[in-house]
Amino acid sequence: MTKKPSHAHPAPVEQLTPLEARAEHARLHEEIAAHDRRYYQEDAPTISDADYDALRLRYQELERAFPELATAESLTKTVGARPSEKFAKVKHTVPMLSLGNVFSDEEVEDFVARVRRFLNLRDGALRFTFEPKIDGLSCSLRYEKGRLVQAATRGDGYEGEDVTANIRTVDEIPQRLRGDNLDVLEVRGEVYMTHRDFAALNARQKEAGKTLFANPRNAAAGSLRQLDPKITASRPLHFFAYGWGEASALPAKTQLGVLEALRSYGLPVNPLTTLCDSAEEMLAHYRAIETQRATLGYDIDGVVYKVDDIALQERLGFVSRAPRWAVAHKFPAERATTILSDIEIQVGRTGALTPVARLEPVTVGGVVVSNATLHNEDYIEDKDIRIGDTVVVQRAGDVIPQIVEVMKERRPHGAKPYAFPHICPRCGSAALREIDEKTGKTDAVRRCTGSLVCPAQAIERLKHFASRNAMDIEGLGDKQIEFFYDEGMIRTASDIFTLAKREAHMSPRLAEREGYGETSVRNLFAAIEARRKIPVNRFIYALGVRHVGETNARRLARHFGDFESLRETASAAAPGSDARERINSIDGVGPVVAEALHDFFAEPHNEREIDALLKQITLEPMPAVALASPVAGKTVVFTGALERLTRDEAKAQAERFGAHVAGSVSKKTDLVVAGPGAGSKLKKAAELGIEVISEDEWFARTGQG
Ligand code: JCF
Repeated sequence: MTKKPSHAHPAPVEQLTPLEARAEHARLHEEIAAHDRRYYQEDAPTISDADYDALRLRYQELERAFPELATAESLTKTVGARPSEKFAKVKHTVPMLSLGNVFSDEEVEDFVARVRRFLNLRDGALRFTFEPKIDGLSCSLRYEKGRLVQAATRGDGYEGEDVTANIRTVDEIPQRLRGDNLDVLEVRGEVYMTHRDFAALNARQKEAGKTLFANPRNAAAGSLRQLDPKITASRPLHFFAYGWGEASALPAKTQLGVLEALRSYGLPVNPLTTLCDSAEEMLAHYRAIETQRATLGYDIDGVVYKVDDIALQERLGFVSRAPRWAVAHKFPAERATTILSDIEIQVGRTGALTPVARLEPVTVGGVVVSNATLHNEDYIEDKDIRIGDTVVVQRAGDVIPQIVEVMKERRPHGAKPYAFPHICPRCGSAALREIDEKTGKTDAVRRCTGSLVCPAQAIERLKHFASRNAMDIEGLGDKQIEFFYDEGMIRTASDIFTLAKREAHMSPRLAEREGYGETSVRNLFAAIEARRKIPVNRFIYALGVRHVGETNARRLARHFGDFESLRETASAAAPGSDARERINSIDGVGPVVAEALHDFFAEPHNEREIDALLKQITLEPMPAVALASPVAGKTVVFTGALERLTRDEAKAQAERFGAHVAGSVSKKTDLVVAGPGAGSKLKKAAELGIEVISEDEWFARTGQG
């Protein structure tokens, strides 16, 4: 990162006068309370956890130095646990998946065509349900023999929060279903708040001097995730059922048929749900709803189309996390106009220069936006984005704000095309765009070539080295790395492990300096000591070799066993060499990684740094995989569409359990995990008499439920 403000270290609390301390404490109190409200009540935090923790830490320090500030109202005494700890977790027996999004007529037509192609249905009848997409929060209601026994939020789709007590206060949701009842029926739908109830709630909030909710969805989420069900009961929530999860049987063979059955059991189903026979009809309904949007009485953010025939849904299955048989057709994202005040270039760990637009703050869809991604040089040039321009920014869902349009007619006189720097703004080295030797294509990314001298790259590499999934050095976060780097105390990874020794001879000592106390220094040194022994896979990942993420680091550790063999082979892995071939042939590790490894280990500076590091630390073998795993040592092939896992996840998971994952079925294969649509591999497995199991059986066998 470049151009970060030099870090304003606040004065140590000990140096403050009581009056200053009281003023700062009061200011922090307001600030933290506001963040807590946004976090707990509005489900809309506006700062990172790390920044929040820093505020809290300072607040506590003030109270420690000035005990008279720690009154009964202190936030150190009044705030509850974070929501993730508030509610019990619920595992969804059938995952609550999300929907793929489309935004244009063409994409809707593509969706229909894709479904037809997949089903090999050239022009036979194919029906879709149409329904408005409610902008609320998804919930799963579990009924056993017709009784509501559990309600859970969607969470990450696999695990949500138990909100049973709160759901029981929602009048529209029956405690008991009408009719003859299934053993198990999980009803899925959307909890939402109407415009009228939202306005009334906010009026009450205002009256009581409480913060207002930004929109009905936040209000619904905040109300459902109240620890006290009495509060939820006082907040009018509504529900529309749109689907099902686990079910001991289904009451109909079509999507609409099941929804009608749910309605007959007493569950609310959106009355605008209907059937369509073609993309044309779907689009006509979409347009009709778009014009009704403001008068519906509740927020919708698009519509949903689903293949009506459930047998066809099953044949279509899932791609990664979304059904192939359904899609959300979203309304265009919210947009706003503002001025682009500057373009800042950030420099990453591998030298990539990333442009970021600084914007005059503007509210888009209820959120203040002051930055937007500009992706890369070509993006700026293609859109001809210039400093001073008036731009249209868009925010869709949780994605980073984008610049969708430049209003050229409002361009200030004399605004020049943006000249993307050809030298690194941090170290002055040349910044180049690589050309792919094979394709002749120029890389979209311009990179600083001064990897060994560039402070920005050095700092980002150190941050990566110390980070959670790498060396995991607690108390050596981004801010601390920047501090130690700027002070010249840590310039390379090995410096981290010599810091304590060097610090002993420093004047002033660290504990005497701003922002550091004796305890924090002691804790930091202890955390560093604790990592002098580290599993080899973590170390490989921590080195930050391009294209070597955690999974590749594990593969390399497993293949080579110890670090020295990896190092020897990689150093010798010049193009065309046997060593290069050996790395290439490691399952899952390709030529791109092999090249990156060679480039890294052939660099003398890296060699020296690794030597220095290995003098300080001891590498341990990669932690053994789950003991007694029934798939340990087996060769597994995944095929067909997996519903609960992406291919990469399946692979990583299998490897965690000690299995080896292969891409094709052979005599060496022990087990095939097959999802819907599996073809030739399944056939081959049958021919060879290899065991085939489903994805669910895979979960059961690996002890994951
Ligand atoms: O209304 C909704 N927000 C909604 C969400 C409607 C649906 O029919 C959905 C959904 C999320 C997932 N269907 C799925 C499968």
